[in-house]
Amino acid sequence: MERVLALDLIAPAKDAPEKEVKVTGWVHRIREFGGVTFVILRDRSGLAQLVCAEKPVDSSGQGLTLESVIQAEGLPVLNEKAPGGVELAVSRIEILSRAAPDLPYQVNGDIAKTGLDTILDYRCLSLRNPKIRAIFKVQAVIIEAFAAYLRSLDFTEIKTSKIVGGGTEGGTELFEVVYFDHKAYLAQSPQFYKETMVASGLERVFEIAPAYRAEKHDTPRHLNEYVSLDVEMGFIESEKELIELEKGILSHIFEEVARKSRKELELWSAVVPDPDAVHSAPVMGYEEALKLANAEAAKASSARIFDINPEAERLLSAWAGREKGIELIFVNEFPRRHRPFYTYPLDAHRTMSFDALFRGLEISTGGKRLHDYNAFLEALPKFGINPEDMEGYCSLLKYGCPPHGGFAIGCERLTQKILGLANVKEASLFPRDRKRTTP
Ligand code: AMO
Repeated sequence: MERVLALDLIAPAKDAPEKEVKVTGWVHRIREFGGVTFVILRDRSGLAQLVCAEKPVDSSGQGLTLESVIQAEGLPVLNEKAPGGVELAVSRIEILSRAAPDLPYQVNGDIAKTGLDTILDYRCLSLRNPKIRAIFKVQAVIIEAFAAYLRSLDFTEIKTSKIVGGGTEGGTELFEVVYFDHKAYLAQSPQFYKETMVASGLERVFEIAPAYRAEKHDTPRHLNEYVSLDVEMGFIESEKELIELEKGILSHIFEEVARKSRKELELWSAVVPDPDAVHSAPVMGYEEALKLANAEAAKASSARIFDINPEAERLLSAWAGREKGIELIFVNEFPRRHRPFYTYPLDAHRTMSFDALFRGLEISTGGKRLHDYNAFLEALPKFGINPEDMEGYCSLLKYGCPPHGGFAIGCERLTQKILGLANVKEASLFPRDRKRTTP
């Protein structure tokens, strides 16, 4: 007998009301009423009501429990009071896997009343909650749209090693790995490899992969392992081309999420920005952005801001929302001291680099890179780096490397901000923080 998804049950109820169908899934709710058992079944599509004239039991006579996996056959019948306007009049029900009755997490409960630790500790159960699962349905659409947009522009997807000999984003945030008889590290970013692939002749590459940061702080915006959506391309003049590319990517992501994830957005009462409005997001130099953030802070009688810190990110996004109709702003021309050694200078103090701030949070960083071998050798000592420790980078630039640049978007942060999640950990299936290495 053909399996029908919960959400599709309405079709046979209308088109072939005399034909039995089969549904499978988990027991979301059980209600006994007037000798009849009403079971709400949950599958990957949604919920469906099953009406059982007899109490369902397994082969050893044990009754149905919440979260058991069942298979039921019966006639789909229209009933406007049932979810989706249809229910299944069950003729046969089988318990495929009976769940123990002592559930440590109430799947059908209100997630607002459950602590984040409980949600993360019982991930297999908490992900069964449709609202929590929706986060990862949306994330899948984000990743798909990111890749599809770049493929349409002739970017090649790459996968690079996460076990590396050293850091690229500043020395202190590396996880050490015991690697045979010497030390290795978990990659903070694919920075060196994506640049290598541009120089290798691919010219345009992207990567979707985990990145590792041994940051000790526990904040709603930091993970120790996150998914980095990385882009790198050759033959650019400045970071401005990269900002245009990122606007195109974000616009496509918003369009696809709005189109494919309507149900999921509704569960979170989330609204994605208008894809067209992305193109009017302002681009503002660091100094001007800092002044603006301070002017906004003064209006709110808040303390002076010395840097584009989380408070400035909030104020600048809110300003862009009011003035430009989208809470997205690109801040470019960051001072040299704020950027890694590989960043291309604009002048003695500023660099061709940028951050994207979306709904109060930095969601990406990027910029043009040094591609001239001699300029690179000159820059390294200013960052306290010995060129001998950067042999790979040096040889990358020594034998013909085009002007190039790129950026990386934090996948969980973008998901967090699209759905309005309080903590970035909610947007990671199995988040890693200082205390958490399981599940
Ligand atoms: P950066 O270090 O700014 O730049 O990281 C890029 C983006 O990745 C996300 N991100 C994080 N998300 C969650 N938890 C973290 N601990 C975390 N750290 C970073 C953020 C951030 O904007 N190589 C450069 C990118 C480039 O220039 O191409 C880099 O890694 O969204």
